[in-house]
Amino acid sequence: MIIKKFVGKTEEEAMEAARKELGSGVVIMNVKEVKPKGFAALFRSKQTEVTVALEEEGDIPKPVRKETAAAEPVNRENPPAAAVTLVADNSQNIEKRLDSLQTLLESRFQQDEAEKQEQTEAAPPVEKQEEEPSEEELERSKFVRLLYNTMLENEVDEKYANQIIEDLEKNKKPNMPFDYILANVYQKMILKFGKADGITAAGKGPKIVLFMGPTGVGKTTTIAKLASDFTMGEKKKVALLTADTYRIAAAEQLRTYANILETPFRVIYTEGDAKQAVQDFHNFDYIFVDTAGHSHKNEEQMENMQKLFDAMKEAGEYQTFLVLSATTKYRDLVRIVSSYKEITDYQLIFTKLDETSTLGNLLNLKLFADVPIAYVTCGQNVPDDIECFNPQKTVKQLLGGKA
Ligand SMILES: Nc1nc2c(ncn2[C@@H]2O[C@H](COP(=O)(O)OP(=O)(O)OP(=O)(O)O)[C@@H](O)[C@H]2O)c(=O)[nH]1
Ligand SMILES: [Mg+2]
Repeated sequence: MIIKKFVGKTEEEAMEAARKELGSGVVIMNVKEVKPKGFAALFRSKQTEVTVALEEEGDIPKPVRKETAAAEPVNRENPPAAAVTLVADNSQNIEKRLDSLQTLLESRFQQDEAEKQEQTEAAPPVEKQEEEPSEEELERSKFVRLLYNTMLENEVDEKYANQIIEDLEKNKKPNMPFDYILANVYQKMILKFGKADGITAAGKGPKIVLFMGPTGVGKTTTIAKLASDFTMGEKKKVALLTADTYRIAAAEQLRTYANILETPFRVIYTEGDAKQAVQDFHNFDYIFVDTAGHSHKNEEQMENMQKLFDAMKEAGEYQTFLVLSATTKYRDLVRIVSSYKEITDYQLIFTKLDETSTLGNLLNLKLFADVPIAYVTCGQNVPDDIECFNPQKTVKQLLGGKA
């Protein structure tokens, strides 16, 4: 794994430099504002420093020794006494450690460099005798188990938590400080989340943005939040369409938002209406399309949605977002994402983060469906309660940091 810092006037500028040097696969680990010091402070304004990581092919070395107890799955209901004591001792410490991750990442980077240097200079390794783990090594295993338990408490699926710990075991070196262990897990998790494009501009004509998902998850509210951001914030021309003709109130809900934002609004009943609307709004930047929420088990409604989407895809450049509530049970989410995958490709939007304290499902669903999370919403307020998905923040929470 390569970890490196880049500085720019804005986060985007720093990221551009990072992508130029390391390629498009880089993932942000941390962002911070830096003020120029000393004399330079008089002439230069604040800058943004971005720490990025890039997973390299064949990056993970073979395990150098037998797996420790830390890799064993932990029984959540009945954790061993040692783990319980350590949870009591260390969960506040994890929070502190997470707060200073930037320093951790930097020192880990320096240590990696020093080790690479040592390895090139060192003599070939000598076969070692199997030794009893030291007291410190046992403490380390307990710390890893604490991280594992914290992930499970946050409802990360056991399968994925095990994968993350196994990855760590492969990278773990003897005498690795706790902070490096934490930084390593943090990086792995961020890389697992990857990055989403979100809504992007079309090359030509309007970008058609389709929103779908189960009933009541917050599709219409999310569209209103995004439409507000694009019209008021980015000064783009957005038209709002709804294909939700099942409930009169549903169309009215979006019409109200359209009136407030002073954007055109139209109800579409047929595929012909949909194509016509795209033609009529050809000089707009975006056309957001709301759909009726329904159960993924309702085959007829799923078929109708498929027809509508096919018509839209023929009409122009499009993107699709599946809106899910973070409060839905994991098993149901798995079924929902699977059935929508049959209709089309999509990015995810998670709503109602304010209604749950466990965010494990975000990681579970990202890994299960292998689709990026673009936005999250955390309240009913339009337009404020929406943000681009921030993996750094979520991973910190999943590892026991403050919300
Ligand atoms: N707490 C919370 N409530 C939300 C959030 N997003 C939406 N809601 C609420 O969820 C309820 C349903 O929102 P809608 O936007 O109508 O959901 P929908 O998916 O369009 O519903 P249908 O069209 O009936 O399928 C409303 O009361 C919203 O205010 C959120 O992030 N947090
Ligand atoms: Mg709706």
